Amino acid sequence: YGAWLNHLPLAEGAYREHAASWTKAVVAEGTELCVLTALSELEDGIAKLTGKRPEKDIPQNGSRYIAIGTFAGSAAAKETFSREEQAEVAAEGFRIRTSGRSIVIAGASAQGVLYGAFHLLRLISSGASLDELNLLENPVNGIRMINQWDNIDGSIERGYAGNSIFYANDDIVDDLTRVRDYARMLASVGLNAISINNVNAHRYETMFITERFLPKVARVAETFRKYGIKTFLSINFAAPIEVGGLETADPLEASVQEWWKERAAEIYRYIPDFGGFLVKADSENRPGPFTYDRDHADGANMLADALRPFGGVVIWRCFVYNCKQDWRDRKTDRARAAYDHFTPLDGRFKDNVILQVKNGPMDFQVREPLSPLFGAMPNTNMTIEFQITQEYTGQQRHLCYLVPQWKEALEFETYARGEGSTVKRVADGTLFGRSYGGFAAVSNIGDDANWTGHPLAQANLYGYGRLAWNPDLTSEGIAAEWITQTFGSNEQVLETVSGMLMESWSIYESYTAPLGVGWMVTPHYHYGPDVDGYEYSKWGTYHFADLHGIGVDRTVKSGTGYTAQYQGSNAEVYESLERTPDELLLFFHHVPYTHVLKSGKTVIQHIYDTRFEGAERAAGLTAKWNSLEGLIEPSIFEEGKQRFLIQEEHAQHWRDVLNTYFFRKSGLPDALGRTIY
Ligand code: GCW
Repeated sequence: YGAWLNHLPLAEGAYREHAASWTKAVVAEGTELCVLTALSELEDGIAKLTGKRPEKDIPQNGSRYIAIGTFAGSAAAKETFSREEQAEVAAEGFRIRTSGRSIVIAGASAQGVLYGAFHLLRLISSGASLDELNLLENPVNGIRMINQWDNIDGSIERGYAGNSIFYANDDIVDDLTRVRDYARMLASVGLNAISINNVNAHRYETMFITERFLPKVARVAETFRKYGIKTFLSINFAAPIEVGGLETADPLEASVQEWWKERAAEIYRYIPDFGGFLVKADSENRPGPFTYDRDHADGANMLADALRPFGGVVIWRCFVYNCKQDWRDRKTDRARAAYDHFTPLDGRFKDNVILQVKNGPMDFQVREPLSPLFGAMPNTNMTIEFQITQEYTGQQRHLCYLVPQWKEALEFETYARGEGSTVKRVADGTLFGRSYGGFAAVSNIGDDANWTGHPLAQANLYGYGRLAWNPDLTSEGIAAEWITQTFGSNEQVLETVSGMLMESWSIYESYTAPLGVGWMVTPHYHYGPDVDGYEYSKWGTYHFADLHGIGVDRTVKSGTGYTAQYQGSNAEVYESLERTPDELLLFFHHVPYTHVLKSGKTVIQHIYDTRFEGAERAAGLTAKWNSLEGLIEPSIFEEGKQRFLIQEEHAQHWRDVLNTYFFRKSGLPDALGRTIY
């Protein structure tokens, strides 16, 4: 339950003595909310780590201590750091320095101090020497947000770890203990914003912006505020009709604009530091400006005007596409949709509107290219949206450490401003000099005792936060931090779990959809193999497998023309059958099963080989986990063991269903003569 904040007692010995000698007291100067939170986090954390609760005052006997505070509010902070050093600290950054007999944690804001406190606890957990600390940390991204897809009935859309911790019985829960503990987890990795309800805002959630729910929303916001996290709400674009009694939700109608302004004013009466709205509009049957022949800039700008007087922002999702497609129509392409809808609007969004773009053009598949929207809208604020919850990546029954996937996305070169125009620089706002930017991600937690269902899925939540703070951290480094804080400092545990995490994405990919094609899952549930499930549905996510070949032709020459949405050499690479990387081949091209990959194998043989290997490697995970029996807390070990058995079995199922399907379609046998049913 304590996840990476268990603060497991340090082993008896020199390091524990060392840590204890530096932490005899924690002295806080200032009364800002987050400084007080930082103080209590340090007191509790140190007590658990060292076995000794620190005092609150500077020790009179000359012992060493920790001093915390903002430059404005703390003499220690002001004296320890020069003016120049203070100026280098960004709004939410911090400095930590060992100075004489104290360790000083200082920030330009109380939030920075809080992040510094968690950082120091992380250092102690990992056994770092405290004698000569001297570090400066500034978050790379301004917006570091979590999206809950929780519904008021307690269910969670795409939730795989139990029910909501926010809602039950069509109401917001009164006991916010668990929400507070979640806030701690989020703040400890540097996250600073949360939207607390599903982007599909249904009947009751539409009323969150009214007096009926605002008092309770305000309590939730207060809980997050102590941890430096701003609360946002997902809204229903048709709310003026559904709860306001108006006849229209047309964004250019004066009465509609007025209505939203009144709502905003009321929300800010309850929550003075309310973050703003998250909006899913004109997508998957949700209402939006299209109903009134208006575009998305009209819709977003109207809400932005309502929030501006209070400093709020509108986060507008770009997941907009036509979900009703005819298979005979080979020109309509869901992958094109976001770009086609939004690029013509570049420059028209108000400065407090931020577009939230999913990492890939489709929908969080195991493997997708990067959305070409990154780099294509230089005059618009943008955040990147990831999915921590494992909708298409094994639903927290299978292990899939997603940090390597996100790293790959962030390092992708868009060429928008020549070499070095990586997605991470579009997201953080620096490439185009935008005022807002950052990360958003769909959460993977629920009310399961271990938060995430699969005990190792916690690493994804942890890793997401750390990456949002600094996208240059490595996947291995993040994994190691998480493992030592969660399981302690046993070498064998570290090595084994780290190895398992690092190979897990590749394992999952190798028994599910091959070569970037995606979507071979059971429709709606998105778990388990159903090769033709979406092939015979109107959602438009086809792979076009027949007896000759497979893949979606997205070239300009003969396909949907999607490749032209990329810039520089990306467009040429994806247009070319020879140059497209193997792992994305079927995303961009339709090829015969006998097509030879860069690896030298035919497509069909690749499909067979990776399915067999994937199932075997999944079984290998079980064996590795089992080798840790006795080294991991028994109940967690058992939870993991059950999950790995399921994964092993389901990987075999994937293998067999896909192999049989492709054997029957193609008639081409496995070169190694293995069993295909
Ligand atoms: O991935 C799809 C999911 C929907 C989700 C939608 C979205 C919240 O299957 O459940 O709805 O994306 O991102 O809006």
